[in-house]
Amino acid sequence: MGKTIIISNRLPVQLQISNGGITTIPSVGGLATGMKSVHSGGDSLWIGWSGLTDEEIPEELTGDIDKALAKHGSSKVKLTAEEVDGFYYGFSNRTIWPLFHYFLEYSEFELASWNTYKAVNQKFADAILEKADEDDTIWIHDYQLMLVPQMVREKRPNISIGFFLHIPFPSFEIFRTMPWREEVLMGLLGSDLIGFHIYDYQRHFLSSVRRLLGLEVSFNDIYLDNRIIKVDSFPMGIDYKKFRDAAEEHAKRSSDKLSELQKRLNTHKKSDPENKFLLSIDRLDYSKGIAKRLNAFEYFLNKYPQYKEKVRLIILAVPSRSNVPQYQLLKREIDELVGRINGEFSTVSWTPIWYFYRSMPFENLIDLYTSSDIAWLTPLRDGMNLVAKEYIATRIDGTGVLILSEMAGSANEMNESLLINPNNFEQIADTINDAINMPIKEQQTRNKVLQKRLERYNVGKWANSFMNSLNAQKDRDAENVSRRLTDNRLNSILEEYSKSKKRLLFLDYDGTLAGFHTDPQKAGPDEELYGLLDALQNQENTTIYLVSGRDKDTFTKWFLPKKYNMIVEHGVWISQGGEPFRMLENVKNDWMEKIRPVLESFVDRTPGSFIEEKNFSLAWHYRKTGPDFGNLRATELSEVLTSLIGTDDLSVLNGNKVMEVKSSNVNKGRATVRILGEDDYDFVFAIGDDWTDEFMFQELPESTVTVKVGRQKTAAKFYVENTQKVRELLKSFTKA
Ligand code: GDG
Repeated sequence: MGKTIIISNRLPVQLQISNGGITTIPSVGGLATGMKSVHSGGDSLWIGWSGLTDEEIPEELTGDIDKALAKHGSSKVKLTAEEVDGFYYGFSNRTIWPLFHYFLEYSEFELASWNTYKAVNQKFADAILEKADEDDTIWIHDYQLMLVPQMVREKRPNISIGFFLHIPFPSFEIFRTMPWREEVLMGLLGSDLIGFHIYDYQRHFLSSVRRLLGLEVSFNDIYLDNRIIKVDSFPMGIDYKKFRDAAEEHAKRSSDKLSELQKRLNTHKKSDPENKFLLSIDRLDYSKGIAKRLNAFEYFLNKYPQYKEKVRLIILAVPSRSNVPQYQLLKREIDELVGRINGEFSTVSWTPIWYFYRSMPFENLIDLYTSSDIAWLTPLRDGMNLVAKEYIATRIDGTGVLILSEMAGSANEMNESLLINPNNFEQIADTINDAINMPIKEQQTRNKVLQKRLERYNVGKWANSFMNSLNAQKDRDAENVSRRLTDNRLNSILEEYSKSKKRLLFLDYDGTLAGFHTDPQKAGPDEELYGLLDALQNQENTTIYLVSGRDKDTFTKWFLPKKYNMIVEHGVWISQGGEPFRMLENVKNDWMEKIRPVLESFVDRTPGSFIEEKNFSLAWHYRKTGPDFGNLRATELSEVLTSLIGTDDLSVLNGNKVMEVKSSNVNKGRATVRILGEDDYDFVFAIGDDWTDEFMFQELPESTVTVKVGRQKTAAKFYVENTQKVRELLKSFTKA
């Protein structure tokens, strides 16, 4: 087992240079604590930027800095001020951050900062490559480093790479506006596992992958060349115990040990037991909805004037990215709003808003959490929002109400809180009123459920479940590799082939011998394919069968003159040695009248789809329909058809972008087994790409050489990657 390498923009320690010496302070952030279980001992390394630019690090201290960082299992990536400017303040925080938080109007698309982003991502990748061994596991974090997975993969094709995005992944409609969208997706797809906080971000990402890159996606697997990339959601938790313990310690403190802040909070509380504190804590960021929250507070005071002089809003806004103009503007806007509202409502004994623009020590954070009756968090968009979870963790007596924006990822797991839409002031005002009046018992009931959940799925669990999933992916890869038709395996098959006296080959057509075409009628065979099939057909002691779901007229036109044996419509018709088609199975088609109108109604409602009418089956094709919409409609159609056909002898086949209704007693497995029984074959081979071919793989005898095209789940013994590889394989048969 190799080591684990963690990579994030910032390291888990902060560097300070003073009086020519270096001090390192461990970061308090959630990520650093969450990764403790992963980043421990000598078998893990954390790579990131130290927070100081090259210009800020005196040459003579570089060695000492490296040593100081090494003590924390860390190693730095060197960045110049210009690089930090283009990569961090530029592309990361002026393009990706606003875009991924749906602030399209704030997103700047600057070629120069994109180029710096690429160059700096390469620096991070190089730093990894320098330290990584083949059996290491690499975990890359967040939006600043989205190109790193592919950059590492290029040089180390077999290394295990995971990526976690801490911010939302936006809907395709937003993401598509970015000029470098394909590069960003391809960058991420260098990973083996891509993690998001919640299912919605995962869904958006998969939709962009399908629509922008046209890749095949099955459930949460993406198929790219020879690899399967897994996409999943892992909602990040907090260090529950740390917050819980801190709150318990806090409760035990004697009055002389209280912080100044706590004393002030207590004084205010004592003056009237009905006084309430509303708390909000965020980085000063437009995505957190601070300005809107202030406006909503004003709305609340006007709607419920009885709370004037009773309710106080405490806002802790932590300075963030103050080099970016949008953040400077926001700071000004908030300053003004706080000033105006306080000016308007204050009395001699009451200021409605206490506003702190700074970062506070952890102890003060706990003072605020434990003293506030209500936590009020209204992000307009937030990947997760850990503050909501921390507040609940510190409520040791179970009291306290959390009002949380439904736009925060954490809202998914915190249904017992009061969820609000941050844009709905009416709802917010009423909810604050409800929160103030919520009976203690109800508060405790709600919080108990939340606390249990937060304790169980804490940040350590989060990190471990991501790592476990990444390791499982490695195992799955190994299993897949074990089915790959390698040269060695091919050679032993060829040996068997050449020794055999009577061979039988079943070849699926679409997706196997030929690639897919948006118009199935145009996907005719090419000269190379005819040549290949002729060569097989002319080989001594060799019988080939084309086995397809297609209709007999098309195959008559394409292949009858060639006298190939053919089984079409999944086994309804057969043609041998150039004879016209005859029925292999006795099937009825009187059901078609009933099913056709259903399919027609789907065609009407699904642009780009159409019906293919065969003699004994009806197929609804949706290859030209947008992939998400097409799949949605296919699921809907499958449900409708399943309920309609009930116990009839019909079945619905879900092929590759096609859904086919046909008689149940017809399938490729049954047809091929019948053919097999007609003679004494000592080498049997079957190849196909979709699940209609699985009938052959399952029903033909164990000794059959079965090959799947593509890496999807299969009953076949081997797989090859694509139609090109199929042709190479068949060519090698002709030479055996
Ligand atoms: C990003 C995503 C996602 C805040 N003020 C002080 C302080 N904090 C601590 C809190 C909390 C953390 O900072 C803030 O975390 P959030 O999750 O709320 O927000 P972001 O910083 O925007 O984080 C977010 C997160 O990544 C994790 O994936 O949840 O959606 O935007 O832990 O306690 N800590 C101290 N003093 C402060 O003044 N000591």
